Amino acid sequence: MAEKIGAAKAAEELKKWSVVEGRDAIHREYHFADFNEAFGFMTRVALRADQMDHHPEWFNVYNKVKVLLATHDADGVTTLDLELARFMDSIAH
Ligand code: H2B
Repeated sequence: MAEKIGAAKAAEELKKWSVVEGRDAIHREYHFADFNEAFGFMTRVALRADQMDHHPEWFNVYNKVKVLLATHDADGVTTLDLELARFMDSIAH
């Protein structure tokens, strides 16, 4: 099982992510030029997430993608969430 670090510590390290109220989870909203870019981002993340066997909770409307990360098996934020968040941040532009 990945190491549990908690939302507060994760959000300290990930400047653009915030702690979710009432749940040990972090969230961020990405804005893209259009749906094509947003869905391209989601596609790349989906492939990486599936390789990691670690999946985001997310919601898309046109050019916006809202992401919530938590490790369900650990009931909180772990190093897997940090890793996936860093990947998302690295490919979003
Ligand atoms: N994703 C996330 N975010 N948390 C998990 O605990 C998790 C997951 N567990 N993806 C995986 C799948 C587990 O359900 C499967 C059976 O490995």
